[in-house]
Amino acid sequence: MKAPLNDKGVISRYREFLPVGAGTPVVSLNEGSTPLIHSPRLSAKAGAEVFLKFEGLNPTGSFKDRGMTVAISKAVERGAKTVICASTGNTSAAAAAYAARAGIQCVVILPAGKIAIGKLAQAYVYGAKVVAIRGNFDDALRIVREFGGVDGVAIVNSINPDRIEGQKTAAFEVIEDLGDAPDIHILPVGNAGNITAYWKGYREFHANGRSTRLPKMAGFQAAGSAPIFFGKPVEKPDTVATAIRIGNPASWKGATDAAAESGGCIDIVSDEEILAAQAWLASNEGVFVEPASAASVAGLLKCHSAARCASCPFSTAVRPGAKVVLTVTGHGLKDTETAVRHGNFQPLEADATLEAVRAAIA
Ligand code: AN7
Repeated sequence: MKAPLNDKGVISRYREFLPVGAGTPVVSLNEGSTPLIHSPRLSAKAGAEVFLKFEGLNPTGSFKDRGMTVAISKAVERGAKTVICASTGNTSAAAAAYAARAGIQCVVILPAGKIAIGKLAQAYVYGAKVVAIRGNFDDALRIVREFGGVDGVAIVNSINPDRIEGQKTAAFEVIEDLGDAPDIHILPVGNAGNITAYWKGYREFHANGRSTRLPKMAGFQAAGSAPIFFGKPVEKPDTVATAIRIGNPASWKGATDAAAESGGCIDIVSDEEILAAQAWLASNEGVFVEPASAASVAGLLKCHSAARCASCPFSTAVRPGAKVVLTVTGHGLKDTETAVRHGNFQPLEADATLEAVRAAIA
């Protein structure tokens, strides 16, 4: 039977790979099916065929929607009346939207003053209860874990395995679009759920005969919030990329396993590299992503430069014709404040005449 018109989300497309049954109510906003955009200028710079998996084109503007459709559907199936999450902004936006769709309550716990304004607006507008704590994301997640035993409340952070299951569908889509897995997959790392999810997705499709190979997985943390790279939790994480301002990631082992098993790496990029990559991508490829997402691009450029580490798995893998996929995780419109502030943008001013405008742009 043809799927109903309003049912093209990741659950209906990948049902057999997800923990859903006939009795699971599907809460969806038609997430997924995001474009894999070939990037000619980035390809020329990197000496490989580079593609952007633009996850900012999901319903709430980030990849979090893929995991949230599964997590909220399962929560409703189990009778939850409230969902709760800690967030650096995008998880809370997605949780609030899918909870609204399901008709249940959503509580989000956020680090005060460290959430991009677009994301905060989303939580409010979708109708969540917003609690801003005097602490960071790691404090917020600790509080959320303590809600684990409370009746009728479901946790929808990525410590909930349903989230990882939904997010792995992005790897399925990449394989379908390319006809096989890429040579390298690069993505930003914060709480480390997404790199864990992609690696799971790539392995499942490979085991299922839908791809002939597995990619090397490379995750990039912001230098000021890089617990995995440095091998110990960061007490006071800091970075302009607030989405990945996380000092003690929940899926730490998932990230190190993905890097080790695939022959990839976990590395860092500086805030300067992140902001430069964000601006470069927008003005050279027409793709505006949020700062955290630009860590993928900054990472690729670093791997291709002399700055790469001695054991870089890319020194052999990045070659002409190699396929490299970068997940750009969230839309640039989420955080226009950072882009405008760091770009130091000023309009050219002019009187309201043709001559004055022509003089201004000359
Ligand atoms: C745009 O919303 O953790 O390594 O609470 O929003 O799976 O955590 C967001 C993370 C990358 C990192 N890019 O992914 C949250 C949150 C963007 C993000 C990440 C996030 P993970």
